Parts: sequence; structure tokens; C-alpha cells
Amino acid sequence: MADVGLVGFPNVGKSTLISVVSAAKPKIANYQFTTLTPVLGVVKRGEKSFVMADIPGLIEGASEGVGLGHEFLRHVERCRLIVHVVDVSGADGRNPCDDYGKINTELANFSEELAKLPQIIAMNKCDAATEEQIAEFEQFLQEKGLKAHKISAATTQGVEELLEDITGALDKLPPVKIYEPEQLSLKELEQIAGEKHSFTVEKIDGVYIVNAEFLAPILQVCNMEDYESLQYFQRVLRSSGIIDELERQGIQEDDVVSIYDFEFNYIR
Ligand SMILES: Nc1nc2c(ncn2[C@@H]2O[C@H](COP(=O)(O)OP(=O)(O)OP(=O)(O)O)[C@@H](O)[C@H]2O)c(=O)[nH]1
Ligand SMILES: [Mg+2]
Repeated sequence: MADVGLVGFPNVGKSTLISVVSAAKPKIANYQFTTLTPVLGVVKRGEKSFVMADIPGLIEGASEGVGLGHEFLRHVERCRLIVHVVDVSGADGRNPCDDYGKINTELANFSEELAKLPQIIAMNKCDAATEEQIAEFEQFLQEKGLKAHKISAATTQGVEELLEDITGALDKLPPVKIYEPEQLSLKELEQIAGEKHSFTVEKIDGVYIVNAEFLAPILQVCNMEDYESLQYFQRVLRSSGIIDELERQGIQEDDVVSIYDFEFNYIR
């Protein structure tokens, strides 16, 4: 569970940033989607510390499942603060003003919680940007009453001030929202599962990928090592129509089903 989530388009320098402020050593490369799964880093600030999460870059449509960011946005939802990283040098021929708007649209489309999270904006790659580029983006933000940190993750210019700002903001924010499954009774969960909920099943490379938002809280509470939990989960899959859909798509004994982080072999 992270305090701060780094959010931005691919290749804007999120992994570079986490690598200079923490001991995390994610892969960094000059192409999109270098980061495939979230990386956590502990940022130490004197006596204090906070956890930062580097997630795969988001692209347009991420809130509907395009690219890699989608399933990780759920993790960001539980962060206390977003650091929105923008490449102000336009290295990939992108426009930072457009980027900024597009990412926020994706966050808002994904959930209200994400849209409401406080944001600190980091204009990265200032070392490679022209003064005009920096001024233009600053002007764009100013019109919205916003400010950004001018940083270079590569040279660490401005990074210290960014961290100071993050620590100050975290001090004033409520603690990480810990999902408390025990607050949901089995009955309530059954109710969630019994209601009509949408899901999709897609077969990719022989694996049946199930996307069903309503299963997320259930997966959180079910300990799949535990027989009763597993039985319960199977009931939910059946009552929600997911099993029927898998069978309709021709699932065979032992085929792999993947639901978020949980994978299992289908058994009749
Ligand atoms: N000039 C310059 N290059 C940078 C800076 N920060 C990162 N880069 C370069 O930008 C490229 C992408 O950096 P990453 O940190 O991998 O970007 P990312 O946002 O994690 O990318 P994804 O994981 O694909 O989403 C690398 O070649 C970095 O060396 C910076 O401040 N200045
Ligand atoms: Mg990365």
C-alpha cells in the first residue's frame, strides 16, 4: 500500500524519479511501457518516510482497460496523493498540456475517488526542455490556478523541493485507506454477488481473462487456501453467470482462468 502514486503517460520518467528518491531499482528505458507491474519504493526523509508507487504508464482509454494501467489504477485509488508526472520536453512528440488533460480524464473516468485525490504536478525533463516549453506549460497551469514543480529526474534538479512538498502534503492528509474486509459480512458479500453485475470474459493466449469489478472486494476477503472461502467464491462465479459464460466460450478442464491477481485451473 503506497502513500504516493506516480501517474503519467509512458516514458515521462516515473521510474527514473522513483529510482533517484528511493532504493527501488525499476527498469528504465527510452521506450513506452518499460514498467509492466507496479514498483514500490520507500522514500526516507530524516525521521520520516513514505511509500511511493511507480505504476505502468497510462494511455488514452486506460480507464476502459486500454494499455497496462487499468488494473493498477485500483492501487492508486488507495494512495493518499498522486504525483502527476508530465514530460515537459515533449520528448515523444507529445504536448504536455494535452497529456495533463488526458491523464486527468482517464482518472476521472476510472473513478470518483481517483479524480478527488490531491495531485502534485511534476514537470519532468526540464533539463531537456526549452524555456519556452516550460513557460508554456506553466502558463497553461496558471490559467487553471495550478502550479507545478520543475524537475529533472535525470539530474535530480528540483527533486528535493518536490519531496518536501510531498511530505508537507502527506502530513495534512488522512492515513492510507486500508480496505477492511471484516466490515463486510458474508451476507453483504452475497448480496453484492447476487445483484446483476457486468463482467467480461476474454480468451487471450489460451487464458480466460475475467474482468468483473464487483469481484474485487470478494477476492480481497477470500483466502483461496481455505476450502470454505473457495467454495464461496465458486458459488459467486456461478450465481453471477461467469461460469456459464466461460462454458459458452468453450472452456475445458484445466484451462487457466485469471481474475485480477487470482489464477486458477478450471475444474468442472
Ligand atoms: N533528459 C531527461 N531524460 C529523462 C528524465 N527522466 C527520465 N528520462 C529518460 O526518459 C526515458 C523514460 O524514463 P522512464 O523512467 O523509464 O519512464 P517511465 O515513465 O517509467 O516509462 P514507462 O515505464 O514506460 O511508463 C529514459 O530514457 C530516461 O532516461 C529527465 O529528467 N531528463
Ligand atoms: Mg517506468
